[in-house]
Amino acid sequence: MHFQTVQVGLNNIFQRFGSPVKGLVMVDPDCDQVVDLAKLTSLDEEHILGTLRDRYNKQQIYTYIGDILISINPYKLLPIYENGVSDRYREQPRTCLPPHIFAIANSAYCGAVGEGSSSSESQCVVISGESGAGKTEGTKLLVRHIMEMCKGHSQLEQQILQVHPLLEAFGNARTIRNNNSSRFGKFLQLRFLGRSVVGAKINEYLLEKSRLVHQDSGEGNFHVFHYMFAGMQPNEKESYGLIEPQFYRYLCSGELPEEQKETLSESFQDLCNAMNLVGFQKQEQTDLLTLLAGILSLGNVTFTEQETSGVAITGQALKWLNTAVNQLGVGTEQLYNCLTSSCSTMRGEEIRKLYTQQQAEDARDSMAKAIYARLFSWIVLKINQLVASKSNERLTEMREIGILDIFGFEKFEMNRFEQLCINLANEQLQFFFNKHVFQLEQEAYQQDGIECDLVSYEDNKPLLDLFLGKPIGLMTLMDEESRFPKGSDVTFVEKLNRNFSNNSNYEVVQGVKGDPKFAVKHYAGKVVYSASGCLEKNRDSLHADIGKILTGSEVHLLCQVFGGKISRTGTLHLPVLKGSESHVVSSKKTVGAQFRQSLFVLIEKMAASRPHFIRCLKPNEEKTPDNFQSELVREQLHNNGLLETTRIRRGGFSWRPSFAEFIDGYGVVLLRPSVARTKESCLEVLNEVALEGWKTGKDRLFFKYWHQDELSQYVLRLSKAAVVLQTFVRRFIV
Ligand code: AD9
Ligand code: MG
Repeated sequence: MHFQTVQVGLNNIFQRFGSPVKGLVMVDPDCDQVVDLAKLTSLDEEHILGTLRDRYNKQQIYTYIGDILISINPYKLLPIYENGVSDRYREQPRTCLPPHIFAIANSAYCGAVGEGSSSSESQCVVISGESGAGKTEGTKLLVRHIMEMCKGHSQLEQQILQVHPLLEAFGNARTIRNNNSSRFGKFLQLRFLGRSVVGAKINEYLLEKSRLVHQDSGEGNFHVFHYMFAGMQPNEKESYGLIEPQFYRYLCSGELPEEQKETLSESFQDLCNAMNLVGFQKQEQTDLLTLLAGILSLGNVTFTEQETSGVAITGQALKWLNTAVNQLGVGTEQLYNCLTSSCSTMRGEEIRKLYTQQQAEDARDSMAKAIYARLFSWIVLKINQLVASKSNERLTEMREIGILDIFGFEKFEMNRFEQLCINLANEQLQFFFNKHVFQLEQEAYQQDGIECDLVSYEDNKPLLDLFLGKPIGLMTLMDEESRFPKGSDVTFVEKLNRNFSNNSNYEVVQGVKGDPKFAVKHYAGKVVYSASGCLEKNRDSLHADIGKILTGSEVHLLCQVFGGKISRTGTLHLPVLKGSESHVVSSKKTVGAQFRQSLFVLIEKMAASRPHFIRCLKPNEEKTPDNFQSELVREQLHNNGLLETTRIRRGGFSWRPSFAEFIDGYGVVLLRPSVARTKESCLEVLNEVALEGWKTGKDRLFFKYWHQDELSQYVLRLSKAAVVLQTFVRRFIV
């Protein structure tokens, strides 16, 4: 080979890889354990289930289906996450190590920074599964490994790692299905310039704020309240005006067992550390805790019905009102008035309408929920400011890894508005998965005339149409009914029954009087929904009087988070507090409409990046280790379409770069100064690498999922050989 050609080829390789890779690839003793369901000889549900069970029993919770990772919750700490393991996944090719979530993190990171494969592109990791299946733990492991890959030891990396304890304290709670259940959805975007992380951004979705004022039996309020009581010193509690937890109506779980208190107390310290590390100021932290105490005191304000009309706040309740007044920094009279009556102006005249007991309780609860929700949004906003990328001028060069961890599919005894929204989000994610894994792939075969057995799959599009159809979809009908002055939960369900009684995914349910119900046959099973409270939650309105007094609060933080405008209708619709670049939501939009819009933006964003899928499975409902319940897992395999996924990964071509994309990534193999981005050059590269089993289409190549790994390994070997060659050239020729 001509000397100059060698030199140019080497330069190409060094440009791409920076400093030479150290050390040789070790052959891993576990190599024979690399398990991929797509390589099973027999592809029936029983076989797949049996393989997963055998692996789980040997503590092997991860298994591949091609490039998709299945993860089974072990409900115990396994010795597979230490730094040493992380290092191995960083240094060795995926095909030579047992399946692991770190391998997915590697693959997303390398794709985003353009290492070992084609040019860099934004990535997203979609983690799905039922509540308690391990999505949030998986997200944390992904982020941890990605930060390890950056290895910059920067302050930003530390801040990003602390985001989780902070968000979990305010957004997670104990539910029947999961002791640390995410009661909000999040899309965490990590931004990279070259190999370094330069910023992050979080989008949050639909915090379940109703939990603040009501928890079903066996469930808890947001963790932060329990942390406070367990972690604060007596004098601290006193300074915040807190007494024992069992005296607060919003904390029905009351006194906690001693052993739990210890862990909660540590969690409180972790939260305080996280706030410090992320960069929350001392005053902000104090304000935050004061307001949380204020919310609890407000919850203890109860009402006595008056003989004539209206309600009064008297005795002990009045004492709680005064405590709340101090903690929330508002006027006593104003708070009293806005909890017991509403005020509107008609032709310049002020009209005060006294509340019934129910109305007064609703006003109190909606005030508490509004404060908490605003504080949560502020925390996210604040984190986003503190971890934002500073180098905005190089925006176009930045690549992102988005990690989606939303609330899993939920089916409780009582399912309400929240479950409806959560399950709609899961339905959309399933659709996204189907589209990528089945639809787009099979369309590409047909367009390019590639012969491949088509795989049928459960298409959940009709379900999405039931929810999102226009003009008649479940969500639109809910909005329509929410706007009607006379609309009620009963008339809403009547409307649904009228419109969908013939829809095969909808079921009319005979509810008891005053508790209208309906059922939806989701991809993950049938769920009966209670419509009670649906319209109210969808409207999410807060009376103007309440908004006004909160805006005027003496607690700086409270005043700051309620900087909204009061509308002329007398009702304050709070504009969503989001990061500067997020969409501005019109003040008239319902919660359902906002949620739909944010899901739409999210899916668009994910569609514009390269997706990686992690499917989490729950081995049992008891949250116990070493307990694999085959029927429960079978049901999840079935609902997620994992059998069909295995079929398509085995027979299909999941990686389909255009000729140009392929040359951009792997043209370097030809060791030439320039390589034309044509089909002929592609064939030359493939000939050089001696890859087998791929196909050529009209303007793209069709590869099996493992081909990309093989190519990356070839390029890595080449880069190592290049190091040796260059040393030789320097020493003996130049
Ligand atoms: V929900 O939709 O937010 O209700 P997730 O997020 O799917 O749910 P989560 O990650 O919170 O579930 O996992 C539930 C619990 O399972 C955790 O609190 C851990 O106790 C346990 N878990 C999950 N994954 C692991 C793991 N890889 N190793 C050990 C795990 N324990
Ligand atoms: Mg979670």
